Order: sequence, then structure tokens, then C-alpha cells
Amino acid sequence: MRLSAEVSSALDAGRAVVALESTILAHGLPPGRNRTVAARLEDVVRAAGAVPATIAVLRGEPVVGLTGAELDRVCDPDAGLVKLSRRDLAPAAALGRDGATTVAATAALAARAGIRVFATGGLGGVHRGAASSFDVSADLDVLAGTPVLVVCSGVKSVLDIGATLEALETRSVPVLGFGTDAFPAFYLRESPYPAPWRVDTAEQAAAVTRAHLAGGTGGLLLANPVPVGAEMPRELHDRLLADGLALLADRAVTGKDVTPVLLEHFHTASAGVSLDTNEELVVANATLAAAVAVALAG
Ligand code: PSU
Ligand code: MN
Repeated sequence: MRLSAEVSSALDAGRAVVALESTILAHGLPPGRNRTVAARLEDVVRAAGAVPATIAVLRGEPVVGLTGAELDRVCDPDAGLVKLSRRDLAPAAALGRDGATTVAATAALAARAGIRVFATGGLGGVHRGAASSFDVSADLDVLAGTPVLVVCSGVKSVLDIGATLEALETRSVPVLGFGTDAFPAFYLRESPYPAPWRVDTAEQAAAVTRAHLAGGTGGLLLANPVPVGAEMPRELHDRLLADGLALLADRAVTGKDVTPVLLEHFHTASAGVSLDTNEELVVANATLAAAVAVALAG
């Protein structure tokens, strides 16, 4: 594993560092837009007083703290990065491949590097129909066993949100709503499900994180609703979701392609509305994650 000099010296000095994932860049956002989002995420983390560490695997080597040129590569569709969950890290390393890391893989590498706070868009979870497909994201099991705070906007409404919350309870993962009593639904500020705990400040989130990580069992989730002005109109959202689920069935999409295909459907069928929502929520999460990391370091 290679840490950038900036990330490594920040960690040595006990300064705030925020991990960022690369699957959202390589497989969650369209080319071009992904690079501007990557830069914006790093900018807001820095503006809040923390050091960004975007994580990916390049030529088999896990890199924590990508350079600008490495971000260009991750965001280049012609570079052909594969989507790497945690189970894919050893094959990618041994075979010298380039890959973008999901929440599961990023959390594992971040924790190995000593980073305690990680920002993303949405956590993977239990898919609709999981009772027969068994499609449950590795993000859940990995979070349960990895000492890191994941800051996200809940889980995508394309998932079975209730079942995902049940799975998080089973795995003893604390779930905190940030300034909300409702668990957020990614494109929408509220799902029909309550957030098990509520915090209203970065300091409170840091205190809970410190307490949970001291227990040594694993990670936790801070669910931050998409900013008010950036939420998708609910009717548009519900229509795209219904069409997207039908499209998955028509094309028999399964496995790791489900999330990227659904995200792309939302982005194209909404003519970019969902893209703006996605960008604003992940930027807000990176900003909040930096504030929590600063509070934790202080
Ligand atoms: N959040 C986003 N865009 C994404 C993802 C999350 O805003 O592309 C990615 C994350 O990397 C997450 C993955 O780990 O989707 C979940 O994929 P799967 O359902 O195949 O585990
Ligand atoms: Mn899956």
C-alpha cells in the first residue's frame, strides 16, 4: 500500500484526514463530470481543514491519496478500471490491475492506513428481491468489522431500505442521522424509516465515533440528508426508480453491475437532474466528514 507524502505526514502528526472512494468516480458518475467532482471533493475537505485521501488500486498497488494525474486516470473511461470490492483487492494486487474501490474496499484500505473518517455518496445495502437473489452489498459486512466512520446520504432508494437498516442492526453498526430523525434515502432527504440515533453537530458525531471505535468492534454510519435545494422532485424520483427496476429485469442485470446500471439510468433519464443531486450530496458529505475528522483530531 502506498500513502501519499501529504497523507502520511498528516496521519503521523495526528491531523484530520478524510478518505474518499473511487467507484463513485469511475462507475457512478459520467466521464468529465467525475473529474470535476473528484476535484471539488478534495477542495471542500481541504477548505474544512482536513487532508483528502482518495483511494484506488493502480497497477496492483493500493494508493491512499491519489495525485492529480492518478485522479485523471481513475476518471478516464478508456483506462478501463474494474470495480473492486474488498474481496477483489488480492486478485487485483497479484495480477497488477487498475481498479476503483467501493465503500467496502475503500473502508478496508482506509482503516489499514489509520484513517478513521470516510465520505461517500450512498452505502451499498440489501437489494430489493434479496430474499431470492442474495444480493446484499459487501459494504455492510465490511463496515461491521472495520473501525471507520462512513459519512453518506443513507442508502439509495433503489435498495430495500428497511431491510438494509435491519441488516445494519444485526451487524451492530450504529446509525446516526445528522440533524434528522428520518433515515435519508440518497436522492431524497427522508425515507419512511427513522434513524436510530440523531446528532446535530460534528462534535457530537466525533464523540460517538470516538466512543464506538474505542470499543473496537467495527465501524459506524453517519447519515446526512442531501442539502434542501438539491433534493430530487419526488415524482421524478419515483418514476425513474420504477423504470430503472423494470430495465434491470428486462436486461437481466445482476451482481456488481446493478448499482452502476441503475445510477446511469437515473442520470440519463432525468437529463442530469439526479447527477446534480448526486454531486451536491457527496460534496456535503465530504464537507461534514472533514468537520468530524477535525473534531476527532482536536
Ligand atoms: N454512492 C454513490 N455512487 C456510487 C456508489 C455509492 O453515490 O457509485 C458505489 C459505492 O462504491 C458502493 C457501491 O460501495 O456503489 C455499492 O455497490 P454494490 O451494490 O455492488 O455493493
Ligand atoms: Mn451486489
